Amino acid sequence: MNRRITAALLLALAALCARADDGSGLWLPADRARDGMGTLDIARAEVEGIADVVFRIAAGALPGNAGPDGYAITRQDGRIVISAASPVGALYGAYHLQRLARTGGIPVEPDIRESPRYDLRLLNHWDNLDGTVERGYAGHSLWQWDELPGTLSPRYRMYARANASIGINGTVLNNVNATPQTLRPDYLSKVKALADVFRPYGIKVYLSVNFSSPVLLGGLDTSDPLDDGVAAWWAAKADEIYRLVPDFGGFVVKANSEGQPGPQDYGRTHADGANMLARALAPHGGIVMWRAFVYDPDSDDRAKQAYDEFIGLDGLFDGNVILQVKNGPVDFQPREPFNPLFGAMERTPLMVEFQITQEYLGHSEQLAYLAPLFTECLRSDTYARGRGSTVAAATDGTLFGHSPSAIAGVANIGLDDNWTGHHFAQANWYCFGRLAWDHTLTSDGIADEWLRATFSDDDGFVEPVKRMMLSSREAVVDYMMPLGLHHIFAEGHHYGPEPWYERAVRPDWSSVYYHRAGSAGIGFDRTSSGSGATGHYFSPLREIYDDPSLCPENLLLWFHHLPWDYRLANGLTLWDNLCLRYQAGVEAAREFQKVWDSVEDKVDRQRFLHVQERLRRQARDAVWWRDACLLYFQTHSGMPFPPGMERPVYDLDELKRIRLDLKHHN
Ligand code: GCW
Repeated sequence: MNRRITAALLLALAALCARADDGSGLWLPADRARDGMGTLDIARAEVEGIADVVFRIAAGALPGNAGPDGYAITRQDGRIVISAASPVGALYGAYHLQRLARTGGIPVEPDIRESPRYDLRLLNHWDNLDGTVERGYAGHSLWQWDELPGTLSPRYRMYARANASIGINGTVLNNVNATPQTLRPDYLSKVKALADVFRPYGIKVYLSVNFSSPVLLGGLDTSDPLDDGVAAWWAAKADEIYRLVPDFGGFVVKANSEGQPGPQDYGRTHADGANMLARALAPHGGIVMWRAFVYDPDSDDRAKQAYDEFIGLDGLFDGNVILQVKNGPVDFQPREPFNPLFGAMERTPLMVEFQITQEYLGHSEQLAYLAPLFTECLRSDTYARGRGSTVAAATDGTLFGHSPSAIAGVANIGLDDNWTGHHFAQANWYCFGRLAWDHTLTSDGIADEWLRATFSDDDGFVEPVKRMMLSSREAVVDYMMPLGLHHIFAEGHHYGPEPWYERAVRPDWSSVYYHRAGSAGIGFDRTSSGSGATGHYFSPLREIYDDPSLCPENLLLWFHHLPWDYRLANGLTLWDNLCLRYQAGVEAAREFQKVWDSVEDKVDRQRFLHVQERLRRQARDAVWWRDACLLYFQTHSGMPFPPGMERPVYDLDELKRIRLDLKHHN
């Protein structure tokens, strides 16, 4: 045989053996359900071939207060029994069984009882009608607005299935920077088409709305929430929506924030605005999720503003309004303390908003497993009603009894074949859903099941890769902004470092605003003698945060401005500690490359190479971060690099010239 043909055949054979996998299947087995199936039929299809299952659905099928989404899995007369109060509960039970089958097997005598901690478990898409995605790093928007409602992409049902499999039960389709067009009749018919696909999977649709819609879309001369005509316009709009989508979930609103319109444009409060919309939705059972992400350039400290703006409104919101609060007081940074609004507004339901898309944690270029970040926030003790008043307890209904309880994550999903750009970013979608269902799950446990279902059940693969995942967020913190530093990103894209950035259009968009480095030291003084932000926390946290010797070191420069030669617990100076943390982050990123190479024979070629290439970039960019930050801070500290730190490989001037073109990400 001709040599060339033999070689080609061998190559083809090798390719077959090396099993290509583009990651499009996520953590799920092959789909046996079909378009048009109802919820219970989907549940049956999902367990086909896994076990002999009987479904029992009845109002009283579960003991206690399990709610419509709860389920139990037991065995009777040799058959697995999934009991639930509703078909959606049964579907969740089916996915639980599927998960067991893929991650170690179904126990002989299962005795599983589950019900979610949060009633509403939502994704927020920051997708625009033109197909771009704000802070999206996985290609264009999934929603094909031009083709809807006539053509339904097969990915819509796959998306619904993936979400249902991890317990997500709602999706906000469009960007919180909302265009009024979303509420036009033609777009509403597209929204209806999506809602129809998602419904059998237990997923409700919500929309972000622009507060000025009555003017911009309705032709009214005001959007004042206290104007009767405005209220009537919204009520009619709500009626129109519910005629098309009878189980529509409600609205998300970003008002008077970053240039968005809002009630303050008319001298009204956030409560006036939220309540007016809430009254339009209330007859239909809809809710308003009103975002607390507000800040204006004139304040002395951006971290105080959401609190200052909303704390006085506690108790003034209607019953179907939930305040949607970002996990930290600034903006989804690699590390922030929890937002002090949690626990502080007893008479208002609050929900946490996390960011799954990695705007500030390396986009979809870098591996950063976010379950440690999410759990760190949820398990933070607010001390609102003494010890044990965690952020989770303050938001899941247990501490203050609010209902419904809710949690949201800004989605990292796009049209990329693997949905999330980086294969490991799928784990962040996954862990958000799992934690929204049960915030007591561990980062380790969730990584374990995700790895086994997604890649391989081989312990030789799972153990090292899981360790890499578990340390990845801390590595990112270390090489980007350790010891409580924050928001020292390059202008605009938020991928690389730009600690020297000072000429922003607003001071609170510059980096120097946040790190305040100078010859006297570094850090933001938020103590009682500084901006006073520590006073927003309950005792004993306010005293702990106020005192640099008590403040957790990982938040030190968030709360304190300290001299470069200030000594930390290990006896070394602040400067040396800073240098060594950056160095540790770089080393961790390099270690990830070694870990990944060590499991090469346990992963399909396609995903192996893809992740390998990203890890290389991550290690390189970690060095960029370290050198940029330390060389720049050294111009202020004037101190030498400590012995344990590798010397910079770049020049500061060279790094200052870098201009990333990240447009292709949007
Ligand atoms: O994190 C910032 C982002 C904006 C975003 C805003 C928000 C949707 O940089 O892109 O806008 O937060 O959460 O509203």
